[in-house]
Amino acid sequence: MILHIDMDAFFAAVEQRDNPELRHRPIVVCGNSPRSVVSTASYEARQFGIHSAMPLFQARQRCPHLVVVPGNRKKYAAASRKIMDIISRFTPLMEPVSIDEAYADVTGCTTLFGPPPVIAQKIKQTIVNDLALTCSIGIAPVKFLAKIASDMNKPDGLTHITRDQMPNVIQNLPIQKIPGVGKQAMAQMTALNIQTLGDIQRFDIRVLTRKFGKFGHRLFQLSRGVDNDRIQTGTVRKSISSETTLETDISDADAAKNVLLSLAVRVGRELRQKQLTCHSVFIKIKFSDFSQITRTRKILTRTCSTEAVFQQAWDLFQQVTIRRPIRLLGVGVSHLQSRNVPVQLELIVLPEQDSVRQWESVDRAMDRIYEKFGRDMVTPAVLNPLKKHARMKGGPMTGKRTKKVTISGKVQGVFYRLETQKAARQAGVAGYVKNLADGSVEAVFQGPSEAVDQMVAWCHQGPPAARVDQVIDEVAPSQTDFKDFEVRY
Ligand code: TTP
Ligand code: MG
Ligand code: MG
Repeated sequence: MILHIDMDAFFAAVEQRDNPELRHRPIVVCGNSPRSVVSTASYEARQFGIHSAMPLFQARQRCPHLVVVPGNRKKYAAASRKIMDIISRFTPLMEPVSIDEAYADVTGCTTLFGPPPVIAQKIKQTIVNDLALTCSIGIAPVKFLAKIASDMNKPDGLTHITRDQMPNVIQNLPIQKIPGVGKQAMAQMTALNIQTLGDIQRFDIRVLTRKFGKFGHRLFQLSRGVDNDRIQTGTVRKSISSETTLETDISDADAAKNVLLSLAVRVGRELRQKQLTCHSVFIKIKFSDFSQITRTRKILTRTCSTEAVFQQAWDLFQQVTIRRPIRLLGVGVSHLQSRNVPVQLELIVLPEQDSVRQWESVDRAMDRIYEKFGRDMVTPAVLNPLKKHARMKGGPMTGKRTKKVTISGKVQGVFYRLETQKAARQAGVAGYVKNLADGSVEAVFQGPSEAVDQMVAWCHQGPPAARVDQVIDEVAPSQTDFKDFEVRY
């Protein structure tokens, strides 16, 4: 079943909502020059015969006390986004078609939310509650009838055309109601004595295509209740993955780990870009003899977090016995779902789920930086050749100092550690950074005093994505001579 949702007198309704003085009055949203045309008329103004696209001077003639309100596109666009978001909470199969209307296929979500009229009512109610605006919804087995239905009982309407009612509705549907039937086609229709969509049924498909071209074919189908238009949600994908053939075959787990991380970063970013979450993670390993294996795992909580994808991929990898060098590695996610689909309320939130959410917020912030500054800014430093970074600035480490730092806050994302690593390597500081079980991050910095202090200062600030609550630093005894700055897992 398809729903067509269309807001009532959209721009005017937003203005009346935001300015109580405009309520219950004939208003138009419109530029205020002699050449302006009406973009929306409130329902009160429509009683005077005023409608969209009517020149303002004409509208004024029809209603001398008409109130003219200048439009505010940004405000309407913001309301539109919220409306689309509400609809997509009920089904991922939705298609916004203009600033104030969308189609939604609710066939697959009736178990979750109830029959289509109930879903429609819930959407209407949510829009009223959240935005104080009304809409009209049409329900029908096909798109074109859903759109027609939404217009049947405006404003604040809910119209359901069942499959049984379809033949009767089609018989009586004025042909000019069909999108695409303009003035010119209408003249031809009248000449053929076609008044309703049902009248089309009398004509042979060849006659219709000769008269109306491709549109004739569509009319033929519509008159029989067939509409091949599907909801266009954009590409619906079953999985997202990224793989890479290695420059040289590798055998050691650490090298593989870095590659898996870089692949997880890409997959995570694409998940978030596409507003999706996944429910399983898989890896692919191709060996030097071209044999190949894949391993899949279902995960506890839906996620779009890079860290979660990486952890699962790394876990899966560790369970594989590596007998031959690896030639290719891949990381992927599947069981995808739109992020806007409401998650059933979880009664118990496991610590793991909590930290997944933390990671996700860090990821999102990193994505914004990525969008703004480009790839280099957030390329995990761990993926760069170690030697290049391990070179210490300032020659041999004289006056070496070791400090242990504990950072708490929203800092347990993979990027926090990677960015810390990047900064440390740039500062010429060795040591490590790792997540602690209590949700904080521990870092040990070893290097020239000044550089170590620089890193402690950096921790107070953190990478832009992290919210740092507290930084505790202490001078740590340095039994170990660190060679590089590592991310520990
Ligand atoms: P519509 O949905 O066509 O109209 P509407 O929401 O104002 O009224 P209805 O209750 O009949 O659905 O258009 C949505 C918005 O698009 C409308 O509020 C203003 C804008 N619009 C224009 O700017 N110019 C136009 O010619 C039309 C038709 C709409
Ligand atoms: Mg509308
Ligand atoms: Mg509309």
